[in-house]
Amino acid sequence: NYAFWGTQPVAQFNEQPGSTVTDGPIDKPKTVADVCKEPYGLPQNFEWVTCNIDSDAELKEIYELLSAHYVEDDDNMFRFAYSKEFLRWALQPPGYQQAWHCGVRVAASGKLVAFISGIPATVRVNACALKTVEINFLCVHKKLRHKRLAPVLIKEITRRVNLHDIWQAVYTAGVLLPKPVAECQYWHRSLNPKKLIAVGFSRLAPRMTMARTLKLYKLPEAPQTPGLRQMEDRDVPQVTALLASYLRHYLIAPELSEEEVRHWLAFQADVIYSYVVESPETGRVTDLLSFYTLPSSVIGNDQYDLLKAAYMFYTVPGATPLPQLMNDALILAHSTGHDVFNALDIFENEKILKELKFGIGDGKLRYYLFNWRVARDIPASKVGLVML
Ligand code: NHW
Ligand code: EN5
Repeated sequence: NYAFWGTQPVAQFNEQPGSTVTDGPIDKPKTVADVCKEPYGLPQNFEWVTCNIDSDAELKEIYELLSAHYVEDDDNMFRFAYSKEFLRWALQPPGYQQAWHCGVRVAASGKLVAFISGIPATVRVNACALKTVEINFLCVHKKLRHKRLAPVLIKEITRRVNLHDIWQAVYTAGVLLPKPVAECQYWHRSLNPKKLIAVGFSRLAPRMTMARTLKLYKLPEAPQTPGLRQMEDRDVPQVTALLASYLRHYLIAPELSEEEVRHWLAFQADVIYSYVVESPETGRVTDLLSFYTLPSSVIGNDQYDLLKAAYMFYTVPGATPLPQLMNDALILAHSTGHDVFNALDIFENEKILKELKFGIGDGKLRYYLFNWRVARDIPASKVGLVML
């Protein structure tokens, strides 16, 4: 019973997988001339705005909306707290469109009360490279929930994207909607177990003392792979090639230009940490390791108000075995002040999470396509796309 999603060009739950289904668009083909040139109607007292991320004041408004109203876990103990620098990085990749940073203000006061964003991306799904938009940061102020504002935001961003002759979108969500192309599971590796237990993120396992727990999760101070160092601008050509050849093994994955690799993988403390392994013998880049910083507010704890989480980003094992590379990621995340390391069971992660002492989380992440049908669901281990 999805009153809105039932009307949209997305795969529906009731569809019988006919033997003739092949990958392709769901809607009949349209052109820019068919797209409405006027914004969708908003309820009285609200107005559309295009947010200017370059303005510190406007970025701060988005940051404050998301900090107070964005995604929480199922028990409302933690809320994502993307930093301003992170949002700038996430929303301004090469080719970004300001019109796709779409806000809603209260007309009288000017207060920002809702937001949705899109960024351009080429995403390959099975054999087709799609010119898409990645939708993220959909948020409605808590006091305006359940008033059917989200469908209006989604239709307006669809219109603004369609005006650029783009007809497909990719998005992820924790919630179940019609209809996931892939379903993934979050896993967590304690880096600072004492704090994680204090805030209720994890618990002392049965028959475990705090001392034994600290010992269990203890990590070396420095990474162990010879030749591992921070990624630099001069690495971009080799990293682009390394990533492209790795991502070919996945059924849903981005196609990244050198400019995009430069943007997404330039080391930026507290936003994106990226490292390469440079072979001491040949001087060639053989491996890539990266993770991003996404803190969560701790809701109603008097000892701590922020949990600093690192999330696995793009990691390519070339000469180094994946478990060793990921172990260095844990070491680096710990030494840069992160409390927990989060990963999904995408890429080849499933095989190595347990040996690295990850535990299964209570959250799922679903991947969705807008206006694109796939012949069959994609298993998590064939997902090669990370969304922030
Ligand atoms: S997922 C994170 C989404 N944000 C949050 O969870 C923040 C906290 N929650 C809120 O702000 C990452 C509100 O609860 C939101 C819903 C705004 C989520 N995706 O206004 P109503 C993303 O940003 C459907 C899509 O009354 P509300 C990805 C729901 O099923 N739909 O609800 C975003 C129902 O439809 P139905 C979602 O609670 C992708 C309708 O919204 C959803 O006040 C967007 C109810 O609306 C979600 N996460 O506001 C799609 N959550 O059919 C992009 C609920 O069941 C599509 N709903 O009646 C592509 C567009 C571009 C195409 C270009 C070609
Ligand atoms: C759009 N790009 O549920 C993304 N997080 O497991 C939006 N659980 O942190 C979609 N509930 O399991 C985001 N601790 C969807 C995710 C929303 C946030 C979310 C989950 C993911 C999470 C934690 C805390 C649970 C608190 C109570 C969790 C257990 C960890 C433990 C560590 C030690 C070893 C055993 C497991």
